[in-house]
Amino acid sequence: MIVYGSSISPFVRKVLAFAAEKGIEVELKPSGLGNKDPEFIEASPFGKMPALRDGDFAISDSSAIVTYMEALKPEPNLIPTEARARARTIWYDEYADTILFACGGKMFFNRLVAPRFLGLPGDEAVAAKAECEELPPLLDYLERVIPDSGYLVEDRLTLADIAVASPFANLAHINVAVDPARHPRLKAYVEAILARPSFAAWIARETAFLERSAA
Ligand SMILES: N[C@@H](CCC(=O)N[C@@H](CS)C(=O)NCC(=O)O)C(=O)O
Repeated sequence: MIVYGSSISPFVRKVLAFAAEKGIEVELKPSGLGNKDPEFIEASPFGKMPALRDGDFAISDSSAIVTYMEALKPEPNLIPTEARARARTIWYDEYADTILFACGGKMFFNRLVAPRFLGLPGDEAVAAKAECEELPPLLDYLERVIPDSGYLVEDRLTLADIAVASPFANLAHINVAVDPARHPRLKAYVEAILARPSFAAWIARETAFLERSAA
């Protein structure tokens, strides 16, 4: 299977970590912003990463891709089948992909993507407002809902944890840390999920790439 994109995108990293946890082998085909490669555009009509190709089947959107992977290879189960647990898992995936990304993306785009990769000035006022005003209540929510088990749903790893933890790697890349005084439970949770080999290998590569691009 081919995954198009860069693991620096939280959506692509989510798909890569999900595949690794499932034991599904994927090849990452770099496809950056503005990529017009017809193969990529066929898989992702609006040019967004990630996209997936599996033989003659192509699909985009991280949630669609992990749904496909889960159906192809049901074990280990990462999208629960019990009604409430499944709904909760999809809620956390949605929270990460829309609510958390809408906020984190403002920081990551304006502080890193725009100045370093697009040659554009980032809007620091937008990034600072996101960090100081929008982010804390989103993290307060996670601090309240993370169970003692350290997993959001069914006290075991699911898509919920993979989706929610992924954007925190982006925050770490721009040195936005979880405050251990205000969010101790969240800090331990994020560290544990991102330390899993399914994430750690990709994050190490991203860090090396970002260090080279800053030089
Ligand atoms: N809902 C989509 C979001 C994908 C997305 O917005 N990806 C961004 C990178 S983080 C992208 O490709 N942006 C380029 C663009 O919008 O042209 C998913 O879950 O895959």
